[in-house]
Parts: sequence; C-alpha cells; structure tokens
Amino acid sequence: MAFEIVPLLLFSLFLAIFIVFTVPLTGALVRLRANYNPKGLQLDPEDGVQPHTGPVITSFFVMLSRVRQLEVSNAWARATPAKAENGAAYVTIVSPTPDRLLSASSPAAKKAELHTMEMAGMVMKMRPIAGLDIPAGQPVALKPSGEHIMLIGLQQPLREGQSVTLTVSFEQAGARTVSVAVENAGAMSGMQR
Ligand SMILES: [Cu+2]
Repeated sequence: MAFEIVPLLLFSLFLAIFIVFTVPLTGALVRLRANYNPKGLQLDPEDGVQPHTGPVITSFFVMLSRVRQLEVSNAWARATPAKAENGAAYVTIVSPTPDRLLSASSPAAKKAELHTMEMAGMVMKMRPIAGLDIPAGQPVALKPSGEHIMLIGLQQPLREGQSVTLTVSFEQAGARTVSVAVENAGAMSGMQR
C-alpha cells in the first residue's frame, strides 16, 4: 500500500511544480505576444494554430531549462613539453544538487586520474584521490594548485591552441564530455572561451 502511494505523490509533486512554473510564464508570454502582435490573440486564419500554443510550448522549455543540470565548463589544459608523458586538465563544475566527480577519461591519454596537490614537508606533491565532492550550487574549479585531472600516457604532447576531448563521470549526473582547450604551458587558468 505504502509503496503504491510513493509514485502518486511524486507525480502530484511534479504536476504542482509544473503548474507553478508554467501558469505565470504562459500568462507573461501570452501578454508579451499580445503586445507584440497588433491583432492581439486572434486566431491566424493562415496557420490555423491557436495563438497560445507557441507560448505554452515555449514556457515548457523555459521551465525545463530552470531545472538545471550539472554543468562542466571552462575545460582547459596546459601545453606540455615535447617529450612529456603526462599532462593535466582542469574543469569547472557546478551542480544544482550534491554530486561527486568519480573518474575521467580522454582519447588523448592512456588513462586519466583525479589528483590533488598537497604539501609533503616543504614541497607540493600530488596524489590520486578516489573522488571529489561537488556541493550543491557551488562552482568547483579544478586548478593547477589543487585538484586536477591527470592525463597519464599522452598519445602526443598537448600543443597550445589544440583541443582534446575529455569525459568526466559523476555519481549522480553520469558522464559529461567536454572539449579541453590547450593553453600555454604557464597558464594559471582557462581563457573562459
Ligand atoms: Cu597530477
């Protein structure tokens, strides 16, 4: 009995959210369109489509885009010396809900590992980490002085201006594939392109 109520509750919740987002948006869009179109909300005899169909569909997509998903942006890497076997890539991650970065892979390298930097005595050293927590709504930027994605066994050196493909996998959001822009060897951050 209790089990049968759960999907019903979830459905009601979804319906309520849908209505809350859709009704005011549709109203606003219909008014916008009415102002824009001198004929107002008349049926257009040529297309025979109800004039509110467009705004309803539009508001549905506007609503969908509000339910934001985890996003990976500003993916970049440093160019590597000619004989370097390894490189590092950085991304910025923002998620509306708590998540965890679990792994990465790239066709540009034999394997990719999640690393962090830490002081070992007097020197910064890097070590692999099992995952990286992504708190809700707070951007997490991987960077040269901290967490990074180590590209191990590069197929070829990373050259400035080039881009390589990187797939990052999350516990909840699944995999995201991004294009990593290769910046100069001393770059401290991506170019925000
Ligand atoms: Cu590393």
